[in-house]
Amino acid sequence: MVKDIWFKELHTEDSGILFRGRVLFHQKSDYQEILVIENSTYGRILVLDGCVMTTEKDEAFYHEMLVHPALMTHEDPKRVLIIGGGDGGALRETLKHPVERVVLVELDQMVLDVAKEFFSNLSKSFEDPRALVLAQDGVEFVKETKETFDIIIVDSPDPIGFAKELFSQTFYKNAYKRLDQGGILVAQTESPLLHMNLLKRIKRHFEEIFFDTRIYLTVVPTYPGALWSFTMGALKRIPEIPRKDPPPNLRVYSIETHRAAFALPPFVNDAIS
Ligand code: SPD
Repeated sequence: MVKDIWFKELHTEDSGILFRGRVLFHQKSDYQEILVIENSTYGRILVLDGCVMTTEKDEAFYHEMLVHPALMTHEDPKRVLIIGGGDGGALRETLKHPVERVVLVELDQMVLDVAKEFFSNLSKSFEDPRALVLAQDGVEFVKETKETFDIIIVDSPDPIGFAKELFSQTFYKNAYKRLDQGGILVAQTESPLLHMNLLKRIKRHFEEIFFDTRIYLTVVPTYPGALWSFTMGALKRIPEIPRKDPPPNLRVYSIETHRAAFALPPFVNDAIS
């Protein structure tokens, strides 16, 4: 008989989140510990090195709001680079737009395999003819590639261990060099509630590189602090609201939620200005 476990992620020294569930997969890859749990409230949960990366129940809050603001802001995005995002959620959302080519660079082949086996709703776009999925180091990829992109999406884990590099000024500068005219880079930048200093540092770094920088927020119920930030840097001015229609049948993103996401609460605005 398969027994349920209690999985606990500490968000601070004395707070966190708890799920009871059946373990579907648990293995160490060359890079990290990968765990998949089945929970009756949140569905399947992907955990990397003890941190919840995504759950079937709330993944749309994160993936839609990571991807669509940038794709909607750019006038005509055709080529997109995704760094990280090995579960496939960001790729799936990107391919809802009329793009021509999306390169996804995920460090860990085992994350791609686990996504295929346990998260088919996220990874279903791996086989799309417009997608190229590579198991490679994204930090090295942006340094070495000769290819340029309209949009770069950084769908990283938390800034711990090997992923720290994906939050560095050197990485953002190298990524910036891979952007075409009018290009946009968007990165997940953790919770303003718990990681304000990180967010402030990233905003400063973006402002040193990009013509325009904006922070926007969404809610991801299973992430530390629940309130989640993204930082967008663009080679030209970022308009208040996009001038085109979003893809149909989205669960979270709309022109209204786009506008709302960029309206920052005073505690964030005060801290970052
Ligand atoms: N604390 C969790 C932060 C995870 C951000 N990236 C998630 C990747 C999902 N595609």
